[in-house]
Amino acid sequence: TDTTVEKTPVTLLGLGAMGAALARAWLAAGHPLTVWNRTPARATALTADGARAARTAAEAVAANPLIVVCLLDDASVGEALDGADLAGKDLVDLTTGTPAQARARAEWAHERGARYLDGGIMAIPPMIGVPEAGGYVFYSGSRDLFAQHQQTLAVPAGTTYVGENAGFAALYDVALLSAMYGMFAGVTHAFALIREEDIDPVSFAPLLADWLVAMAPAVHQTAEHLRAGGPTEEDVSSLAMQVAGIPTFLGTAEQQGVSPELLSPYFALMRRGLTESESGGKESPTDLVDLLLH
Ligand code: FVH
Repeated sequence: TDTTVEKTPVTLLGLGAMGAALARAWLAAGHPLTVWNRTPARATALTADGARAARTAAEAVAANPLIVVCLLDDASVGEALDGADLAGKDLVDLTTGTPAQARARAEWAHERGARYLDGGIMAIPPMIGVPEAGGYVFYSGSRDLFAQHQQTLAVPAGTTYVGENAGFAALYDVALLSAMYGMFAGVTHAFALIREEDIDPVSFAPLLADWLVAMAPAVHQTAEHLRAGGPTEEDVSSLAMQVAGIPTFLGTAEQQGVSPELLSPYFALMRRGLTESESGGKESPTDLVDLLLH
């Protein structure tokens, strides 16, 4: 801890798994920290390490200009801050929510005289305060607030500012996590396929992980296609070729006694894409992105 530089005092509301990890990171870096949690007992260990526990959320908000909130959901943020005087405060909301909730919360904060920054945490608690773990937080909303407090916000995890639209941090967060769930779905199906065979899952795992890493650059190709409004180079994996392969995947699932429920929705979209391309529209897997839009 560098004791020669004055560190920005922080108020933190919420000491769940993530809030407690954030608190520990700021304390370790020497930031004066005021904490509040609905269940006060969760603050005990932190006060022993130098945090000051406020009796109410309003008291915690009054203690410092910079207020960080990390609660269960957006409704709990409204409940916790009800009655707190936010005039002149900088409110940073790291609670996970939808983009619309973030924009509404920004409006709500502005009406109360506060600057607002929304955050989407791309990390789990053990990654907080551990720079080499690679965790970071998407931020959107007040550019001035972000510029003023970036150093303090960077203590628990890296910072990535994605614009003044307060909903963007939540949107980036949910977009990345949605892709993660797609990957989890594929991994679940893959392990189910080998589950009843004499195949060691631990030996299979590196093959699967390496394959996913090898396929990851497809993300960039999709992005280039989307920006260009169509394929920019010869497609090596056309939609027609992929649709022709669907019976192989469904047949293998059936032979292995595995439900196709995780793959079927994507196959249905691929088939719809091919049908539309035959009537003169979509032709590349990238075009499936637009098919998803209402
Ligand atoms: N933990 C994780 O892996 C993920 C990583 C990515 C980001 N998420 C989001 O972070 C928010 C907080 O998550 P958390 O892990 O700290 O969650 P919990 O351990 O369940 O703690 C919840 C805290 O919220 C308080 N709380 C709940 N309802 C209310 C309310 N109505 N009024 C005031 N506080 C409330 C709860 O208090 P208590 O139960 O201890 O009294 C905890 O402090 C979340 O948005 C994740 O999606 C974490």
